[in-house]
Amino acid sequence: MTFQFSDQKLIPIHEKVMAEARLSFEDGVTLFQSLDLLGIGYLANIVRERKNGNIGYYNLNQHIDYTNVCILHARCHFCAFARKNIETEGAWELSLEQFLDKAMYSREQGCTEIHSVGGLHPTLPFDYYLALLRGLKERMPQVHRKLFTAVEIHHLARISKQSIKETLIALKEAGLDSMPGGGAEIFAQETRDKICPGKIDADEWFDIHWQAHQLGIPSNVTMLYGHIETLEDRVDHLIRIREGQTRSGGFVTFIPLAFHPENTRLAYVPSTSGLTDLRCISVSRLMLDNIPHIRAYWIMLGLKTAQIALNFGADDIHGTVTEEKITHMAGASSPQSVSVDQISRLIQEVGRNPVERDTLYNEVIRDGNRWHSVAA
Ligand code: V47
Repeated sequence: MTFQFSDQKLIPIHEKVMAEARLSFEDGVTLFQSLDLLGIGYLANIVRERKNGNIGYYNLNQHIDYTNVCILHARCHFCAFARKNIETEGAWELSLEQFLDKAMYSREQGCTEIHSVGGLHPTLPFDYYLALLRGLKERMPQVHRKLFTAVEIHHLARISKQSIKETLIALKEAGLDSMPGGGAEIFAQETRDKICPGKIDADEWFDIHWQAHQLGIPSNVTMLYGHIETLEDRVDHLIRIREGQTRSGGFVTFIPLAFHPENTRLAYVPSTSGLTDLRCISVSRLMLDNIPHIRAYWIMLGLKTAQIALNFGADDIHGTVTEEKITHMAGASSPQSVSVDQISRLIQEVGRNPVERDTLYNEVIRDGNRWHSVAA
């Protein structure tokens, strides 16, 4: 039986998908405009299964945000997390010991990854960041260290008076394994200037990731959607990622981030709808033909939408997390953490095969409290 599209504009896109042909900017706009959600999901699912079969990936990870004091606190209109200085209500900066104590939870829980980001702190020295990495490497060498967005790397290069390359080399020597995909926001400059004036631009963001990839540091990439961006901005963002991947090849996962407006300067913007969230997942899967994985980040989507997203183009639902600040300070109603049982059940319920992955999508095999990774 053939699928019946209710939007006839999807038929030529279906033909391209079947021929494994690259979708154009116009195709991206057509997809974002279409109300045929089931049609878009059907197309995205074809690509998802071609790339990742029936697997639903998850990982055991811990998020630790080392500080929310940020010199850009007044600049990023979408942010509810940043604070001006340590005296401001709700501000924190973790000492090295506090950070490492938190991370010990990972070891106890069998986490395979620490994910850590923070604000651009005005006074913490470069040595602090090196010490975080060295401390993790020393105390839990098997746990993957995914720390610092491109925006933080840019800041660290500035405070340490080094080039980006020198900064990345020093961080890698101290234990950096990969970089998270934050700070991408929306690349289209006109919109970027409105939501985060003064932040590094798209070229700088891609250059930092390119340099990381050259040094063997893989990374993720994100898109913050559901604020004031246009549909064209979203397609432009996805095409820039596709081109960036052609240049450097080190992007592992794309993570669309659903904007949460509470406690931000964009509080008047309505929260994203289920339709927008699923459409973003599907269109990303269809446009990003050279990115291996699309993640349904349940913290921002909520568990229910993230589960359904596994049949709309996503092959990964993120991890157990432990504690999350950025989205919860902006009003997220998702839990702070989920258990492996819960995550596996969500994946199984939609007919997918749950596979625990490490950060680089190798399968994690467990034996009691020991684990090792094998290529999936
Ligand atoms: O860059 C900030 C976004 C990002 C809000 O690579 C917000 O594995 C929604 O990038 N509503 C940081 N989003 C988080 C991030 C991330 C998260 C999980 C996994 C990975 C990964 C990366 O969060 C920021 C910004 O785009 N953000 N404020 C908000 N109010």
